[in-house]
Parts: sequence; C-alpha cells; structure tokens
Amino acid sequence: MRTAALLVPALAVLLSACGGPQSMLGGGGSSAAAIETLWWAMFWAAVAIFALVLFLAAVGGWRGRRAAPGTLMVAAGGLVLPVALLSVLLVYSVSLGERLATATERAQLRIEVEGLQWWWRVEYPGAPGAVLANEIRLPVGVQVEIVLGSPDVIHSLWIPGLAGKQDMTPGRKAHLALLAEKPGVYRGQCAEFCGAQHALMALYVVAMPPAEFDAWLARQAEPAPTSEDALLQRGREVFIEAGCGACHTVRGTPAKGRLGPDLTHVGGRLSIGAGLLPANIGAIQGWIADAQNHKPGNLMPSFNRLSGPDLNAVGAWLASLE
Ligand code: HEC
Ligand SMILES: [Cu+2]
Repeated sequence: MRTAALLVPALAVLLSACGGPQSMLGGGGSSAAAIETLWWAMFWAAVAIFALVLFLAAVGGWRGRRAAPGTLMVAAGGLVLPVALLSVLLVYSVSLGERLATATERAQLRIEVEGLQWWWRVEYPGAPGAVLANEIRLPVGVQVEIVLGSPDVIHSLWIPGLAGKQDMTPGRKAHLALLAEKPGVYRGQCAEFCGAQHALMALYVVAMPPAEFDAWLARQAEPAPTSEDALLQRGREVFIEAGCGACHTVRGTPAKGRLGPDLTHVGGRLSIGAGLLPANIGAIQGWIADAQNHKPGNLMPSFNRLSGPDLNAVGAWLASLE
C-alpha cells in the first residue's frame, strides 16, 4: 500500500514531462509523427513481453519444482520469440530511418545550420545575407532540408517535436528533413556533449504560415534598420568603438566579425545566448556587461568596463534591430 502511495505521485511527475515545446510526443511534424509511432510500437512490444515474463514467473512460482520447463519451451521463449520480435522491430526501424533520410530529396527549402561552441549559426542560402543565431524559422507544410556542419567538435541537433537527432561531425555535412505541419514554436537542443556549456546550447524553431515566412525572410536579408534617435545612434557608435565588430557582424555597419552571432536583427529573435535569455533590452545589456557570469567559458568576454550610459545605449540599439 505504501509503495502504491509513492508510485502515484511519481507517475504523475513523469507524465507531466510528456508535453511542452520540447516533447517528442504529440509533436508537429511528419518525421516526428513517424518516430512517435515507432516509439509506441516498441513500447507496447516491451510491455507485452514484460507481462508475459511476469506471468510465466508467477506460474513457475505457483507450480514450484513441477514447473521445470522443457527444451521446447526454452527454445520457443528464449530463441524463437526474441529473434522474431526483434527482427520485426529492426526491419521497421531501419526502413523508417531510410524513409526519413530520403525525404530531403523532396526539399523545397534549404537551411544551413552550423554547430559552434556553444551556439548555432543559421543561414538561408536562398536569401543571401539572411544569417541568424539560435533560431530556425520555416514555413508550415513545406519540406525543408537542414544541412548540418561543425567546424570544431561533434554536436547533435535534436528538435524532438519535429524530427530525430542528427549528429554534426567536423569535416562532414549531414542532412536532416523537417516538415512542420502545425505552426508554433518548438524547442531543440544540442544532444551530444560538446564542452563546458553544452547544456546551454538550445535553439528555437518557429513554424510560420508561408506568406508570413516569406516576408520575414526578406527582412532578414536586409541590412540593419537605421534610426534618427540620438540614444540609438550613440549605441551604434559604442558598438563600433568597443570593438564588438571583431566578432560580430551587423550588416550595414563596418562590423564584419564571424566568431560570434550575426546581430543584424538580434532584437527580433526569441533568445540570446542559445536559449539562455530573452532577446529584450534588459537581458541584452546584462549579457554584454557580464557574459562570462551568465554562461561561464563562452567565447565572449564580459564588457564590464563600459560606462552605464554606453551600456544602456548599445543595449537599446541592439534591441531595436528587429
Ligand atoms: C571575442 C569575441 C567577441 C567580442 C569582442 C564580442 N562578442 Fe558578443 N558574442 C560572442 C560570442 C562567441 C557570442 C555567443 C556566445 C554563446 O551563446 O555561447 C556572443 C553573443 C553576443 C550576444 C547575444 C547574441 C545571440 O544571438 O545569442 C550579444 C547581444 C552580443 N554578443 C553583443 C556584443 C557586444 C555589444 C559586444 C561589444 C561590446 C560584443 N558582443 C563583443 C563573441 C564576442
Ligand atoms: Cu553542442
């Protein structure tokens, strides 16, 4: 009775994890749905075998020594049954993997994603200039191919609501098919240990209606918006003076670095620091002043020598770049 009393809340906690933007159950894409079906097939197969084994153990316990199994029973239960069942599941999963891999041949849109320490660079070759970080946007109902690469260590892209995991191995290009059927925001993360901040290497995938997506992509390809506002103009100056351009690109300014994320439209993104903080003015300022405390070991130094007004201006300017 006491075990049951513990089991009920434990199960409730477990089941409450089966949802949200990073769940592989009830996802929003065709690959994810196929993988979920396979998962359920394996789950019920395991449940059936578990039940059968428990049943046989109970019978054995009940009948005691009289129940010593014959050769036939051992061969059937220990050889024929597992070989048959595992073969069926193996053929099912291998053919599914093949079908998912070849879906990239029908892709109408290609997106390049590079895994870095510890963030994701996202580029749209069809819209030159459109470069962003830690966010993939795609049109609903369109077959998309993600081309994955890594310059340094092995990362793995996993967006459970849309597709299975795909490793990103240095020196090789990998391909992943994505087809979002429901508009919405899905969360993904790096699924292969890649260094100190591996756990803070997440990203968002936003599936949008096609017309909205086209407008969004056209805007991403444009240079940063300019402004007459004195504070924002000062912010742009601080950005150039402080040397941020050594690592960051803001298209339309002299900043052309590629070591860090392209910041041309950073204010319009969902997060900074690879899913760590929202891309609003306060978080951007906090990040600039203290990047090493937010994400220790990341490749951006803390700019805690900036004066208050300068920090305020540069943060306001970046947040205004939508
Ligand atoms: C030595 C290279 C370097 C310099 C110099 C640098 N950054 Fe960064 N910055 C990075 C890297 C790398 C990241 C990504 C860190 C991560 O998420 O792991 C980053 C991230 C950011 C982000 C978050 C962007 C996002 O999409 O996640 C902002 C905003 C930012 N930097 C602003 C600045 C500003 C402003 C300056 C100048 C005061 C500056 N950076 C100077 C390397 C640099
Ligand atoms: Cu990683």
